[in-house]
Parts: sequence; structure tokens; C-alpha cells
Amino acid sequence: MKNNSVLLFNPRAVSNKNYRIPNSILQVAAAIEGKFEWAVVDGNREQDPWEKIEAYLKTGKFKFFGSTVMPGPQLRQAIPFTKKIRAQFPEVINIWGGYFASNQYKVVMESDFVDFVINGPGDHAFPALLEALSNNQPYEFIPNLIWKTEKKEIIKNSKETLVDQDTLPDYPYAKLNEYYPIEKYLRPTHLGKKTIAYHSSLGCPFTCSFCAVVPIYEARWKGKSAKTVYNDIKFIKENYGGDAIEFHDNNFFVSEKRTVEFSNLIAPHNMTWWGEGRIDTIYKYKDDSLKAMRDSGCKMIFLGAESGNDKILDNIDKGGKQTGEQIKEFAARLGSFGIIPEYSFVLGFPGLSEQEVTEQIEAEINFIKEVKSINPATEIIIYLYSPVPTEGSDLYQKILDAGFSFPKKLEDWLSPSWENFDLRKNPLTPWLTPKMVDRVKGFETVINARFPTSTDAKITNFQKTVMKNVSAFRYNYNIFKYPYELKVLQKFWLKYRQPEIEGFASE
Ligand code: B12
Ligand code: SF4
Repeated sequence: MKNNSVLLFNPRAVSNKNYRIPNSILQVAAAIEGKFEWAVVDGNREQDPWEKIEAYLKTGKFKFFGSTVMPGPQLRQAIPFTKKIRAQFPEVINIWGGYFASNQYKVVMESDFVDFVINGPGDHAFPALLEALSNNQPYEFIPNLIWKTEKKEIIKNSKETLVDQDTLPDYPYAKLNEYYPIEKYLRPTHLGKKTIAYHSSLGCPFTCSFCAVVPIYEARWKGKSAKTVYNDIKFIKENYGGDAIEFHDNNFFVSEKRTVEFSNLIAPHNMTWWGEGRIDTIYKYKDDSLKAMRDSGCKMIFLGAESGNDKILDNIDKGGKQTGEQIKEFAARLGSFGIIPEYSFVLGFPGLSEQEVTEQIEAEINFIKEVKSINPATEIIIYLYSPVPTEGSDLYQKILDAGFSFPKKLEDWLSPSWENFDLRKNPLTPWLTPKMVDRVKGFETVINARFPTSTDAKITNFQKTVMKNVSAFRYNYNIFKYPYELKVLQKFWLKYRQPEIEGFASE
């Protein structure tokens, strides 16, 4: 290896074996393939990733350390390891990318052990930065780069327009396979025995004010063509196996034409697939399109319903097009095509008074119950609202006014309470009282017992019946306090869906 090689790192994101192909790292590896030599350490696949990182760096061949960082558990390795690199290998240049690095760039850059952040897509910015640093050339004007002046002033460069995704280089699967056999990334899920994780588009054309995608992509979206997506999936399937696909796009379904073209191409291959989309977008799809999707193996779609209240939908910039009525109607429509709607709701947006927030929570609970009565197969995912720094949005201003602030020091993100915040399980937002959080969590426990998920293949009909019966009274009468009996049953029997925390659709 040359002595300006690049060590790429995917910090551990899952505690079990539900890891996926590390697409973020693979995409930046593709961007430097042929230009720089690189090695990869996947924290999900190593007992002790630090041991590996240290061994690589001790060779003296690595000038650059590039880590992808999303909020939550990845920070547990990203922060201490990058810090240790600064202490033990001060000549190595540390570069972070990914959602946490981009959205929380100030605290990251103030840390003194991260030298650069790539803000959003790294396809051009990363190789351009490495070239500049390797040849002592200026880097100050590279789009998507965040850097520090000598006086430690943090500079955020302008954004590049999103590149045509079909022009991006192929992922270096064969090389990844030399480090970590790809077959082992193809996990059993409720979709199939070997699930491929694929990312077919960048960004999202919408501006929901609570969403972490918005500050980075600013309502821009670009997708690979259906043909490219199909060819890539076929390549993975033929070379490494695969009978199911999880699309990891923020919004897979932006283009009806692309979705239908892909459905028609993949249909003969007998694969099952899942993706994330918007209700108001897919609501407008023609019946024939929904049929083509279903016939091609689309089993379930993750949809941000967020709230049944039109005023809230408006306030979070989801409204205008999406309404409570539409959410209900669409649950029925998707059901009639045999596609399972997976609705996520976000509870606990900031309100004007404690009473108003309490009322909102009650209204959402009743709305979710209504959706369930319309289409009982609807999967319900409940998040508590966790602020993201969507600077300039009314919602962000509201949360600042309410006294919320992010950690001031990078290492503070490692505290258990901020980790829970990242997992959207305990938001630390001043307007949510512990009583409200308990109410929401109690409801979550009860609804998950009343409607055991279809995605857990291991649960028996007997177990389902017991849980349904035991939870019926609580569910019917909205009694959610101390549901210990259900928690005990769930602990042993039930594994309800917590996409992203345990992996999207894990077995
Ligand atoms: C796969 C995934 C996971 C996997 C982890 C995969 C892994 N790395 O091992 C799992 C399922 C474990 C996971 C977990 C979580 N996730 Co997640 N995850 C994703 C998802 C769907 C895809 C990531 C991906 O592969 N993208 C494909 C690549 C190509 O895109 P990219 O990452 O943006 O990479 C580009 C740039 O960002 C940049 N870049 C990225 N990394 C690097 C590194 C370097 C060195 C450089 C130079 C550039 C660079 O260049 C790339 C190419 O242009 C994203 C959403 C999304 N569509 O990206 C959410 C997402 C990142 N996750 C998110 C969250 C919040 C979580 C959780 C923390 C919490 C939760 N409840 O969802 C949990 C944490 C739990 C845990 N145990 O870790 C949020 C982050 C939001 C935020 N506030 O910033 C996202 C954006 C989803 C969302 N819309 O809310 N996640
Ligand atoms: S549609 Fe989804 S990904 Fe797009 S901005 Fe809204 S919440 Fe974010």
C-alpha cells in the first residue's frame, strides 16, 4: 500500500447480527477506487475494531481515516476511536461524513480531533479533498466541505448540485468481499432468507420540518434509473445470493414511473421488497401501478404518517397534501392490494401548553386506533419527537424557545440520555413530562400486544392469541399505565418492529 492510503470505518451500529451491507462506506470507497488505496474496517463485523484500526495505522501507510457517523450507537466507536487516533497517530487526517457529522458539524469540528466533515454527498468532495491534501493544493473551495481556518473558524462551503446517480461508479463489492464475505451481510428478515440492503436515491424533495434529511439535501432528490437499480440487484443476487430487498432510500417512491419500471423488471425474479415513501405521493399512484408493485413482490411500505391532525401536519410542513382522512383512506387502499402499510407516528411535538401536548397525545392514540380498525394489518411504529437542527424552520425556533439545546461538547453525545435521545425513545425535550412519555410508551406496549406484528415469524398463533386477549381490556378502554403483564409476555415472546434500531425488518 502507498503511504497516502485511506482507512474507511463503519462504526458498530447494531449489537446483534442484524448488520447490513455498509452502503455509506461502500459509496465513498467507490468514489476513491482507482485513485487511492483503501482498506475497510466494519465495526459490525469485528469483535474489537480498534485492534484492527490500530494495526492498520501502525503500518504507517495510512494518511487518512474516514468514518461514517450517524447519530446513536455509532458514536460509541466513532468518538473514542477518532480521539485515540489523534493521540497515537497525530499525522493521520481524520475525516467524518454521514448524517450526524453533517447535521452536528459545529460540535464535531470544535472537537479538535476531527479535521474535516463532508457535508452530504461525498462522491466528489471526498476524492477532491484527498487529492488536494496529498498534493498540498488548496481545498478551501471544495463544495460540500466543512473545514477550519487557522484561527479555528468553522467554514461551511456551498453545496454541490446532486449528481446524476447513474454516473456514479459501481460499488466495489468484490473488494469488500475480500475483507468481509458479502453473503454474511445478506440477513434473514421477514422479507426473505437473504436480504439485500440497497440505496437507490439520495435526498428527498420534501421539507418536513422535523426531518434530518432536510438540512442536508434541502429538498433535492436524485435517483438511479430503474434499469441501474435492477442491474445492481441482479449483480448482487447472481454473485452473492439474495431473495429479498430492503431499499434504504429516504424516499424510494418519488417517481411513479421509476417504481413501475423497476417493478416490471424485478417481477420475474421472485423477490420480495420493502421501501420507505410518502402517503401523499403513493396515494396518487394509479391502481395499475400499485398492482405492478404488489405483483413484483412489494410486501410492505414504510410511510411517515406522523399525525392524524391536519393542523399538526401543516405545522410540520407535511400538510397541504397529506391529511388525516387521506392517511386512513390510504391504509384501506394499500390493504386492498395486499401491501402492508407500515405507518410511523411522531408523538410529542412542541405545543403551546402542557394541556395541549397531552390532548395531542390522546388524539393521536385514538387516531391510530381508528387506522387499526380500518386496516388491522397496518403496522404501527411510534417515535417520540427528537429535534434535529433544521436551522431557520419555525419548529426548530419553537424548540429553542422552549429551552432545548444540543450538547456543547462532542463527548457529551456519549451519555446514555443523549443516546436515548438519538434512538427517539426519550427525547429530553422540556415540554414532554415523564407522565406523557409513560403514556406513549404504555400505549406502544399495549398496541403491540393487541396486534402482534406480522413481521415476527417466530411467534406462534397460541402466543398471539394469549397476548391479544390479555391486552384487549387495556386497549379498548385506553388503560396504558404499568402494563407489566404485557411487558413480561413481550419479553419472552414478542419482537415487534423497531426499524433502524434493530435493523429494518429483522427476523
Ligand atoms: C442503513 C441505516 C441504518 C443501519 C446502520 C447501517 C450501518 N452503517 O451499519 C441501522 C439499521 C442499524 C440504523 C440505525 C439507526 N439509524 Co439509520 N439509517 C440508515 C439509512 C436508512 C441508510 C444509510 C445508508 O446506507 N445510506 C446510503 C449512503 C450511500 O448514503 P449516506 O449515508 O448519506 O452517504 C453519503 C454521504 O452522507 C456521505 N458520507 C457518509 N458517510 C461518509 C463517510 C465519509 C468518510 C465520507 C467522506 C462521506 C460520507 O457520502 C455518502 C455518499 O455520497 C439512513 C437513511 C438514508 N437513506 O441514508 C438512516 C439514518 C442515517 N439513520 C438514522 C437514525 C436516526 C438511526 C438511529 C440512530 C435511530 C433510529 N431510531 O432510527 C438508529 C441507531 C440504532 C443503532 N443501533 O445504531 C437517521 C439519521 C437522522 C439524524 N438525526 O441525523 C437516518 C438519516 C434516517 C432518517 N431519515 O431518520 N440506520
Ligand atoms: S418525506 Fe420523509 S424523508 Fe422527506 S423530508 Fe419528509 S420525513 Fe424527511
